[in-house]
Amino acid sequence: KPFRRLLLTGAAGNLGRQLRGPLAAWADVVRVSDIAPLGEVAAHEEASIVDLADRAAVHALLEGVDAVVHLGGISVEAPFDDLLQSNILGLYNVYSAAQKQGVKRIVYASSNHAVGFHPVTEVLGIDAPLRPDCLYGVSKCFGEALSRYYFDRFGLETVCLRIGSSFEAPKNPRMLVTFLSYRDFIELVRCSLFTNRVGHAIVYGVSDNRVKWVDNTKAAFLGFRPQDSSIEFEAMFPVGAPTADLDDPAQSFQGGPFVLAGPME
Ligand code: NAI
Ligand code: 15L
Repeated sequence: KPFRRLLLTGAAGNLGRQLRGPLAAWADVVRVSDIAPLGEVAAHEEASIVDLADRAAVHALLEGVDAVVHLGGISVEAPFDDLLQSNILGLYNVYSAAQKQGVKRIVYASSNHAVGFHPVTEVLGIDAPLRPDCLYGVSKCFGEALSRYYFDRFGLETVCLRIGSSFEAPKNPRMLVTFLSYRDFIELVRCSLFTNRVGHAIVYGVSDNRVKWVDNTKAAFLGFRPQDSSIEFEAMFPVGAPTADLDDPAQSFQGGPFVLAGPME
């Protein structure tokens, strides 16, 4: 198999649960980690319950790892102190430990909310300026900057996945645009792990939806070709969605309702 040992953080979460199966084909050993219970552990898996904010535990977690798929962290808007622990301190711990352990590459789950305050009338390239739409989005910008630094300073490669909305199906009209099917998510991670010499890369994680607010042309070297589309779900929502009322910030900015969410105490 291509990898000896892969680490998956956030393995108990929505996307982590989708990846555990496919990762089995890519590595002899998959170390799965979360702060939450990990369920049944397969023969090729090593399970480790770790709080990302615990530096010593994260350093131990990274031992003997070739590459990391880092999905762990708070995945929605939250009080700053919580984001500080899981998404900022937690991310620093992962990168400092990865560098020390000689890890070659991290696939980092960033988010569309790193750029969610761009209007829906724009199509964003991967080089669009950061415009986080909430403190959660700010924490993802921190991850993009930290990973940039670790590549420039130490050569530790990262692919930042600006994931749109990856669920079984779109949950609202906006997600017709931001939808990333689980199958396309898995393919995006595969491309991010297996493409040679990615350096520090940014790519949007969206399926081949009819309407798009993002453009991956400059990330073409990753070879990501989405197979799915939200078209099959369009009938679930009214005609004219998702941007029917451009006076409503939740419809006029790419981040949707997240733009109105924070800060929270
Ligand atoms: P999720 O919330 O279901 O999973 C995140 C996991 O991280 C959870 O199992 C949680 O227990 C774990 N976690 C949180 N704080 C932790 C800590 N301090 N220490 C250890 N583990 C901790 O989220 P989901 O949907 O699986 O997303 C995975 C990643 O992708 C997240 O980083 C999220 O921000 C990002 N993302 C997901 C999107 C989506 O549509 N599903 C969209 C954009 C980004
Ligand atoms: C995210 O970053 C969240 O993790 C996810 O729960 C979705 O809400 C998604 O963005 C979205 O924008 O729909």
